Amino acid sequence: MPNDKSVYIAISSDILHQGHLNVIAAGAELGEVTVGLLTDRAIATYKRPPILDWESRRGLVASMRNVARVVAQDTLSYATNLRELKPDYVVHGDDWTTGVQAIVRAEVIELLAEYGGELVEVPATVGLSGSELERALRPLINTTELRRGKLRRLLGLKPYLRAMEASNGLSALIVENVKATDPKQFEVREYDAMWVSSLCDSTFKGKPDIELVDLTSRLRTIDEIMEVSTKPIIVDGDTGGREEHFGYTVRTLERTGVSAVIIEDKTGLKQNSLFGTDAVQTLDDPVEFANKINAGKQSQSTRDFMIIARLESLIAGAGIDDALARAKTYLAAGADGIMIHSKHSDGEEIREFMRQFREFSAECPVVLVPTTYNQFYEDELADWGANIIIHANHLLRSAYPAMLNTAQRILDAGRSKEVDDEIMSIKDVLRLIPE
Ligand code: SPV
Ligand code: MG
Repeated sequence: MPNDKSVYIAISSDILHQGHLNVIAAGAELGEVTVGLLTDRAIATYKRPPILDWESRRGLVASMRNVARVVAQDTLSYATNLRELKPDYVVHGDDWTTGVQAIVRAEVIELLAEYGGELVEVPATVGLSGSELERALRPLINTTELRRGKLRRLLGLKPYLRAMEASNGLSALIVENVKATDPKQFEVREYDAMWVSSLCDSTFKGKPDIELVDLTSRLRTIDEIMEVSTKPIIVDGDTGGREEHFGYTVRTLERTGVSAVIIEDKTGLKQNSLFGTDAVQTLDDPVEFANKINAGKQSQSTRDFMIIARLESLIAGAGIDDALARAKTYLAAGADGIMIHSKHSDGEEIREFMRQFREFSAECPVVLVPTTYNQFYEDELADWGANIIIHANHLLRSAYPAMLNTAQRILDAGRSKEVDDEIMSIKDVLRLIPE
């Protein structure tokens, strides 16, 4: 075996399979193998974070006979490690010519050309695809415990998380699977979490958003979503109900595998926040609300579950100082994060709140729901200090006009032929949900 040549192999998976073994064996034929093991953060930029953390994965890979050393690869891009190590060869399976991997591959070829290194591609293992393996392993990687803890885990791995409303199994599948790749960026964008909105859950049931849809019904929606998806779930808990009841709600949600509940500091008949002061918005007494949060935290049986305090001061017209004072009270009572809401479309009071709040706490997770101030990109909101950005109602709002239009057009025409071009074919519907 020639040992004066060096070989670099990047590994990102936490599931080592025959494909990896083949690549490592091929590498060992060429020289001494260094594995660039992608860090948890690097993996989270383009796919589900690994179950095993970097240290555990390092231990596994380092114990392999053909691996001389393991180094960290901090980004999906190989650039830093290749420029530093200048290996004679990079070895990879030949199945990385599409999607974000194609961008990585193109850059590897350029980087190797800088100093005369060579890319060797090994035929990918027949009959074993990463996604098939992923599906087969789903019961193991989607346990209640792991799912519940995913929100906290992701908060530690990504600069910010984006959540999307999911109000039933079908919308959960969309939120679970939709992805965006930018040909210039080494990342795959996806939704990190699902928001079970009280507005949308109620509206889909034809009910107003006034805490009328009870917990049993909300739990059925959550369960429907749970059953077909793997992403962490953030539940809109409205006001959280009575303090005496909230502890039970927390335990139920926790047991179900929900990652977080957000409760808002209002009292009386709850009205949707986006009515603003056009509706009667009664703020709860801050001490009473803090007690409710505390009751929730006391009844929690895991460390992972999060109770997030939603500040309605700006919605009720009580101002930034009131919101800041309440934020401090709720955090002292044990809240794991805050959500600050506003219906003003210029976003100014949110920006100012964030500036002042971040002077008080740099670390506390903050949730924003930019429904009315959606001229700002997620990156900008993250620069203000947002950790979770929720697109709270957009699937409902796109579905309803489409359904209404179809119903109206069929009625107007006296047959359904006129809408054929605007709606999904039955063939596509049948293929939508694999058996
Ligand atoms: C929801 O989605 O139900 C919310 C957010 O609570 S908002 O509608 O903006 O109040
Ligand atoms: Mg709500």
